[in-house]
Amino acid sequence: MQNGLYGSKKLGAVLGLLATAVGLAAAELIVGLVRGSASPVVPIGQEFIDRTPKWLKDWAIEQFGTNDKVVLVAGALIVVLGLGAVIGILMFRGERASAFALTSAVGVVGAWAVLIRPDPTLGKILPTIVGTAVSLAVLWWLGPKPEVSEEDGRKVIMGVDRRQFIGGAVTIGSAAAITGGVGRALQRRFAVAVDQLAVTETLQRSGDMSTVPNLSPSEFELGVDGIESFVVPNNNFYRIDTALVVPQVQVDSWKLRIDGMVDNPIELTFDDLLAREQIERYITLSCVSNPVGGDLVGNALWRGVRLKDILEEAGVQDGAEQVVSRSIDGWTCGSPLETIMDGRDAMLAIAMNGEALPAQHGFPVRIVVPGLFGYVSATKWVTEIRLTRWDEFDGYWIPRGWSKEGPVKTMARIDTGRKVKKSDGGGAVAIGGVAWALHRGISQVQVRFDEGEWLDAEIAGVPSNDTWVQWVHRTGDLAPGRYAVEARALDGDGVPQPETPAAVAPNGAQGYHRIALTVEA
Ligand SMILES: Nc1nc2c(c(=O)[nH]1)N[C@H]1C(S)=C(S)[C@@H](COP(=O)(O)O)O[C@H]1N2
Ligand SMILES: [Mo]
Repeated sequence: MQNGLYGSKKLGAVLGLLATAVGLAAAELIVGLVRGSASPVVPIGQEFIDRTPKWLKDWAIEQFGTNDKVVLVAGALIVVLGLGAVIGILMFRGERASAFALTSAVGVVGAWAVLIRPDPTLGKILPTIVGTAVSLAVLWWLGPKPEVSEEDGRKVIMGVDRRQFIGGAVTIGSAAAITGGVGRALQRRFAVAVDQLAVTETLQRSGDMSTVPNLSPSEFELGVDGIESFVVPNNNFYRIDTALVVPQVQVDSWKLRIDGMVDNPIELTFDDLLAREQIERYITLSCVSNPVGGDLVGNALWRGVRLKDILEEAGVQDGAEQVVSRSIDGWTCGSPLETIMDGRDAMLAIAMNGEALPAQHGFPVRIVVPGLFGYVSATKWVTEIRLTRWDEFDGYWIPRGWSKEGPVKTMARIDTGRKVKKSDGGGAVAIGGVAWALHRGISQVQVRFDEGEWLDAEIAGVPSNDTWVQWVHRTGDLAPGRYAVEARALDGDGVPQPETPAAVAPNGAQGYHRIALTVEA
C-alpha cells in the first residue's frame, strides 16, 4: 500500500457514487437523443416494487401516500446508487475484477428490466448499455490502478493521488449534472410530440377541422409549374425566431395570462381554448426581413380562437393602444389594438394546415394577425398578453431598429423559371408567382418587359383578402434574347406597390421584383 488513500472506504464510496451518477446521466442523454429508447430507472423500480413483500409495500404507501411514481424512482435510485457505493469500495480494496463484474451485472439487470416491459425492442436498452459502459470507464479512469511494483515485479495496487482524484471527481460530477440536465431537457421533445398527436386527434375528432388541405388543382391554384403552392406545407414553412433551442411546451403546463389595461384579467388553459368557438382561416404570414423576391413568407390554414372575443371578455380599458404578447422564452412584440378588434381574424392559433402547431411554429399556441409582419404580431409559444399604451412598452425588435408598427407591404414575387428554350415550345412563356397586399387584397398583378408597358396578369381565386394570390402572365411568342422582367401588384384599392426600392429595415423591403429571362433559340 503506497499511501493512505488506498483502502479508503470514503473515497471508494465517492468513486462508486460518481461512476453511477454519470452512468445514469449518460442514459438520460441517450433517452433524450434516441426516440423510443427507455431509461432503466423506472423499470428497475417497477421490478423492485413488484418483488417487495406486501407488508413493506403497505408501509410505504402509508408513509408516502399515492405519490408512487416518485417513490418508485427514488427507490430505484437508492438501490442503484447503494450498489454503486459498494462497487467503488471494492475498487479501493483492489478488487477491480469484482467491481467491474458487479457494474456489468447491474447493467444486465437494468436491460432485463427494460426488456420484460411490454413492447420490448433492442433500441430501448441502448441507454442502459451506454450508461453501464460510461460507469465502467469512470471506474477505470478515476479508480486506483494496478501497477507493477519496482521492487519485486509483483502486481500491486498503487494508491491514487488525492489532488488528482478530487480534480477528476469534480469533472465527473459536473459532467454528470450537465449530461443529465441536457438529457432531461431533450426528453421533453418526445413528450411534446405525444401532445401534438393528441391535439391533432382531438381537433380532427371534433369534426369540423379540415384534414391537410389538398388544394391542387383548385380555384386557388393556377396549376403553373414553378409557382409556390397556395398553401405551404408545415415542413416547408419558413421559420424565424430568436430561440436557440425550439421551446418544448407541454399542453398541461401551458397557460395564457391576459392582463394589463383590462377590467378582468383572465387566465386560460389549453382546454379552455378547446372549449371555445374556433375559426379556421387561410392567412399569409410574412417576415419583415423578407427581401424583395424572398421566401420568408408563407400561407397556411390556421385554426384557433378569435382574440377579439377573449379581449372583449377581459374588458379592454379606455386608453389601451398596444397588445403586447410574450412567449415562454421571453420574446415580446406589440400589435396595434385596433388590428385585433377591427373585425379581422386575429387569433390564438392552435392548428396549422390541419394539424397541431409544429413545435417550431409555436406549439401549443401562437398568435396570428392578418396584415401584420410577424415581428409585431405572430408570437409563438405565447404565454402572456398585456394591454398597454404605445409609450409604455417596446417589443423585442423595436430598440433594435425596427418600426413600432409593421403592416405588410404590397408585393409581387416572380417564381417561374429564368431560362426557356424555344425548341421546347418555349416561345410563349408563362411568367408567374404570388402576390400579396395582406388584409387589403390584390386587385391586379402586372408584368413588364425591359421597362415597357405594364401588362395585366391572370390572377387565381382567393378565400379572403388575408392571403397571397397566385398570378400568371402568358406571353406571346418571344424572340430569342435576354429580357428584364418585372412584376408589380396593385392592392384592393388599386394602389400599386411602391416603385422606389427600400431595404428591409426599418419596416419592410419594397421595390419591384426583377428577374432576367433568357429565351434560347
Ligand atoms: N416566440 C417568438 N415568436 C416569434 C418570433 C420569435 O423570435 N419568438 N419571431 C417572429 C417573427 S420575426 C416572425 S416573421 C414569425 C415567423 O413565424 P414562423 O417561424 O412560424 O414562420 O414569428 C414571430 N414570432
Ligand atoms: Mo420576422
